[in-house]
Amino acid sequence: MTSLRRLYAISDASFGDPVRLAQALFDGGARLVQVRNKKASARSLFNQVESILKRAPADASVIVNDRVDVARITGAAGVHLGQSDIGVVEARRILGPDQIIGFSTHNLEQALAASKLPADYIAVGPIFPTSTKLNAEPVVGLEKLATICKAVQKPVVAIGGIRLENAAEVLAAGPHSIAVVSDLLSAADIQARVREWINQLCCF
Ligand code: TZP
Ligand code: MG
Repeated sequence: MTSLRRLYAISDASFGDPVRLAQALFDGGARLVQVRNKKASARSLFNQVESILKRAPADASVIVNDRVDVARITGAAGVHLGQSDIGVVEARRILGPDQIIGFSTHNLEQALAASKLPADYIAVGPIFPTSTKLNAEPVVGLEKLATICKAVQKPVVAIGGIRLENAAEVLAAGPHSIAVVSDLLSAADIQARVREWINQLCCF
């Protein structure tokens, strides 16, 4: 896997049409974009991912949330799995060595377990309270994030309640990347907000 981008933007259907949102994220310069549509049927997610892949710049990586089958048949860059999705070992069998597998964790124990799995990166969150994820797990906080970043060898993606204004303190805890939903997608000008993020992250 080529190294992960620092900004991991998520095109979440609860904020609008994920195809239009992904386009705005790409136009602002995001090059690592996850498609997250919890309510979509497999067919409609497939169609959305196909449309997003057609619009994606050549150097962009598109990751499909939850659905290994959709990631495989669309040829997306990879899949992002949660604790109750199909297992990472099984997903690796489906995707082979080249597609990216990301895995969500919510505490040190899960992150240590994830570090032994064939996942390419480990997401840790929610770092701060978030209203984007329904029934989110307890907040991890910066201290535990730092402990996890030191304890695991794989790249860590911090997620949950991260805004441009607190990004510096999150990065200081040691994650490789930051995943963002609402701070990007609620912006009046999504492209401009992506540019602000990229400018901020390149300073670290
Ligand atoms: N997983 C943990 S927190 C979260 C997900 C998908 C939501 C992140 O959204 P936001 O708006 O950046 O807090
Ligand atoms: Mg999931």
